[in-house]
Amino acid sequence: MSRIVTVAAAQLGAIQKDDSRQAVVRRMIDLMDEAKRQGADLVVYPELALTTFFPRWYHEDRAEADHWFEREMPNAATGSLFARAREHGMAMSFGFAEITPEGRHFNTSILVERDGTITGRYRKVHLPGHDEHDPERTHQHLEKRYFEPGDLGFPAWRMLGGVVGMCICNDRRWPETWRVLGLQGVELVVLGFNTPSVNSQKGAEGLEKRMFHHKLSLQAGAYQNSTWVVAVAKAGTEDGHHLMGGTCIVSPDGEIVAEIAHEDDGIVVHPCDLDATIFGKETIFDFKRHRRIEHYGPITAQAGVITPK
Ligand code: CDT
Repeated sequence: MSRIVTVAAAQLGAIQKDDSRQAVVRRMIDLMDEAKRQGADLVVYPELALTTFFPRWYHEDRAEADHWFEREMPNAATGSLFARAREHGMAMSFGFAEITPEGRHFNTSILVERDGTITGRYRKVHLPGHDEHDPERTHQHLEKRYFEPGDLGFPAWRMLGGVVGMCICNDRRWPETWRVLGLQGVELVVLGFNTPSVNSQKGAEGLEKRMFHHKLSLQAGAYQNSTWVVAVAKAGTEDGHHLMGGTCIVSPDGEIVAEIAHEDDGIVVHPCDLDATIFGKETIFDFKRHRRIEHYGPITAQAGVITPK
């Protein structure tokens, strides 16, 4: 039986501070309809898909940012998105800011089955940036102020005939993310990102270098774990702040097989053959045969560097 999952990477262009969630959801539905026309089984949207990338704004009182968070999912703003996905029989994944009934704040993404059931929930583990206003930076990146680190680890789920995992944006830069997913036999990893095109602490590091690091991370993660990767940008200029694009689909060989070259709303679709992951998993990256866990202790025993005496 064929295990081809046709995936649409659905990039969103800029979302301004004043854009309503309803307006964004209408854009997401347009992309979903196009994904359906192109035969997609799964549509993947970016990190924090429903709003502008609000962690760039500092609030002395952090509760002032709570209006960017969703208290339930689906909700009044996203109900029509879930309904359209069910109508199309299409699975989907998107990111949003989550506030739990206990008042905890997470940068979250979900996996939704073709029938609208939420199968998977992931809460971003590697939060970048800082938690206080930093006047030294050209722009703020306050994820550490508004979110707590995810408490669910890096789970994977059986879905669409394969094993699917998620991570979010900065997580893609960390090999630990990929290997924990790889150790669950993941065959498809979906992730969204909002990446400013300039390093706020190093102006010389611009779009070209940022794009290089982005693709380097995805391609290494895909190859070293023999998995498909679908990475979806929120791109363009949001309230004067530029986010790079770079939406792409990477094969288990680590090759980019499809990408979007602009910074607007748009999709790119690719038939991902999950059986293409088998060769790598059974040969060079057959973890059971080749991993030497007796030497990997420091990876979980320490966070920072301990140099030799
Ligand atoms: N959203 C997100 O995680 N962005 C980061 C920016 C890093 S610079 C603080 C990223 O890894 O692209």
